[in-house]
Amino acid sequence: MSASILILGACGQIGTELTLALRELYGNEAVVASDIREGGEELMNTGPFELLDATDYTALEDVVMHYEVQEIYLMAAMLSAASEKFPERAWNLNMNSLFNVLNLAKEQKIDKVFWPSSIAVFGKHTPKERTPQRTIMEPSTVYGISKQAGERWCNYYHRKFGVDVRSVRYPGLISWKTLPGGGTTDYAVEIFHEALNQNSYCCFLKDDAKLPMMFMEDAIKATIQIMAVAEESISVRSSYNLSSMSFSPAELAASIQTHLPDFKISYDPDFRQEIAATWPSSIDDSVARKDWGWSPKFDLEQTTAIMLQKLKEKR
Ligand code: AKB
Repeated sequence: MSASILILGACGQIGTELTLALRELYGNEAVVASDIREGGEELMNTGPFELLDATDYTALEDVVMHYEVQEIYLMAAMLSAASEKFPERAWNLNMNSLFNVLNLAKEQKIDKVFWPSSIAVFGKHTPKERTPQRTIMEPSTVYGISKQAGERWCNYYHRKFGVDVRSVRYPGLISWKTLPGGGTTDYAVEIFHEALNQNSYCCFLKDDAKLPMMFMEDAIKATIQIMAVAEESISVRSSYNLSSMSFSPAELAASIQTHLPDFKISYDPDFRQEIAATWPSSIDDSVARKDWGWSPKFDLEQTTAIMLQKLKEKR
């Protein structure tokens, strides 16, 4: 059997939609999904799947050899809120999985790597509005530290060993197919489910906690696009800033109210508010736009309309 793309962490929020999009593009058999647990029906039934722990180098190498993998998308990670609860587990998962994949590329067992970074690389001393590509970072969370270290390792492996690793700093991602888990921006998905379930939502961030966000279809487009462009187009080998919209919980609630006028939001901020307070409000992604033509499609109004519509259909 031969395939060319392997997704690690394929059953998570991004992995699920990325796997389905890549299968659509390159054919079902060409895209191997893997995770430490099985995923949803569509993902499991449309192409090859392997139970695989991304921190196990030998098991990973076996899968790479078996399927003749050329490209790996490393989507397995512990997100910001969960990482604060399990710092060492988060560090081990987030860093060891990255080293495994970078080393496979260094040993020329694979050709190309996608690894996601995050707005979590920034910290409280970073300029908050239109955060530049290159700026003060100083992340304060375990997740942010792992992402910043990961960016430096990607850059190092590219410079020292010529590894073709590409990366974007995802903002909070909004999707209807799979729930996020363990993130600070998860509220922006939960709110839609609760709006339809009980017409109200209690938010764990403050009303004015404005953060950079993106509809999943745009995030998948960016991921596929950066992996498809010529190597010479990539001038940033740490990770690219990526942006589409920014909003606060109060602004998202107001957008939902244009469809569900009786929807009510209340606020009970917890430790995730402290994390959100250190992250940017908006991102300057002009370098990604210039280097590989990035341009988002979905704004808040479109995202709200699609989320409510798709989740209603799912019910
Ligand atoms: C999180 O909230 O931890 C993630 C992220 C912004 O990387 N969604």
